[in-house]
Amino acid sequence: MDSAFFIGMIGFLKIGVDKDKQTMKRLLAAILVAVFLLSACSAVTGIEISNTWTRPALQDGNGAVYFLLQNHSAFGDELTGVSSEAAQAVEIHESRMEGDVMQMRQIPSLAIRGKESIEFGPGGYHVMLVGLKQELKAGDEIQITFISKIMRTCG
Ligand SMILES: [Cu+2]
Repeated sequence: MDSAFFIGMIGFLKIGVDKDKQTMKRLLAAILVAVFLLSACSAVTGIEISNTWTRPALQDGNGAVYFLLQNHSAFGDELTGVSSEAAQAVEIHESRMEGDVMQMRQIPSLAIRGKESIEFGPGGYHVMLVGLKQELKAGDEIQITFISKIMRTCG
């Protein structure tokens, strides 16, 4: 099964209602971090994805997925890709202010230092779902595969 080669971590995202702002619905974390290559590879990434959420979105629209990425290992790694059946394309994005305007751009990868925690959130890094194949409603779940450099090279 070569497909396992590309599976680093899988997050199952579940939409719930934000407790703080009742007006905003979010995808709440119902996270399963699965490491599939333990038997084939002694290198464990130690990377955990938690607190995942996104907003409801329409089919053919775009969605941004937010989460906390934690590297529990002392070794550096790199997030090199993301994929999902839920969208035509899935990209790693970075938002930043350009003057008064918030701009976002795709980045090819994101380096992760040992023991580093990186918050993916509004106004910062996020995973972009481009061209949703399905509507995202409260209670829906989508699956996203995160690909890391260590996972890729030890397969
Ligand atoms: Cu974006």
